[in-house]
Amino acid sequence: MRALQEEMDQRYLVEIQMLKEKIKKIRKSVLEMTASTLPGIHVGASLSCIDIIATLYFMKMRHSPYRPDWSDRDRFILSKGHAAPALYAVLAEAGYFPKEEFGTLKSLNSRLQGHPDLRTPGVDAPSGSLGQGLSIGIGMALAARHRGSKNRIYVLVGDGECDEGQVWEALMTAAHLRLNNLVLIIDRNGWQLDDRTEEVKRKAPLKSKIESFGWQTYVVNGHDPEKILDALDLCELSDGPAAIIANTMKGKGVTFMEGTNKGHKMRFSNEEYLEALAELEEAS
Ligand SMILES: Cc1ncc(C[n+]2csc(CCOP(=O)(O)OP(=O)(O)O)c2C)c(N)n1
Repeated sequence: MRALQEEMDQRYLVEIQMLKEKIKKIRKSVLEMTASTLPGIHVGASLSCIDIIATLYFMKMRHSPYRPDWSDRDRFILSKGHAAPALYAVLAEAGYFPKEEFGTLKSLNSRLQGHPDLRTPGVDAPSGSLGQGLSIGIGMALAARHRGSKNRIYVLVGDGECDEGQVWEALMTAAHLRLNNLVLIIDRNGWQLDDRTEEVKRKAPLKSKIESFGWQTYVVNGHDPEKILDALDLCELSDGPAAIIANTMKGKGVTFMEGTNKGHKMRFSNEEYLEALAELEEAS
């Protein structure tokens, strides 16, 4: 019995290590994807949520790039759709489409539009107009319940996005319906388009606000895959909807962007691009 436990622990450590290696590659993919894109993309917002999306796809969700339309797959909704490059980089790493398509980002007729679109293999919901993802997730969670499917629905929302009233309506609805197959993750990077989130409209105390709506709520370091995974595991034990507030850094991995809003919508200069790439390469 102990030998089996030790083997499982060992396997877990190996899987976490492999995930961390993948995350480094995915950070570079996002940077490379953005290099040629006019008039710039949301690099900072993408870099802040990579660890979360990668942990979901590589360690938690039941899904298959060979059967993207498998009806019992878990679903992921990137409600902060402007971070689409992060999702595309993860999906490509998982095998949903070739990385060669990165160069077509935001081009006419490309499968990789500036915001998630159902034409992209692996994308479960279109998004971009902030505030809608959690409501879509409620629909999917209800559908799963009606079908008797065990699939789970994960929705990633920005902290600035929480300005949208629809987020709070959805929080109330999901708790009322006791949707224990629905998980909300908030990318708490502290910035939104105009300024720091707490300057634009105070969100704190976010955890107790969400809890007061009837959600089991956890706070984690959103750049630590093990902590993210622990919280995701705990969410499965909840008898109602569960939320994770993931504390993150906008622009994570690139020092001149980290913790600032510089990367909100960015077109790199040549020097900036090379500096960022060198830093990510050094880290990998
Ligand atoms: C309904 C709506 N209003 C405005 C925008 C424009 N917009 C794009 S990104 C953004 C800021 C979002 O901030 P946050 O959710 O904190 O995401 P972050 O970029 O910080 O990760 C805004 C206002 C939008 N996409 N949708």
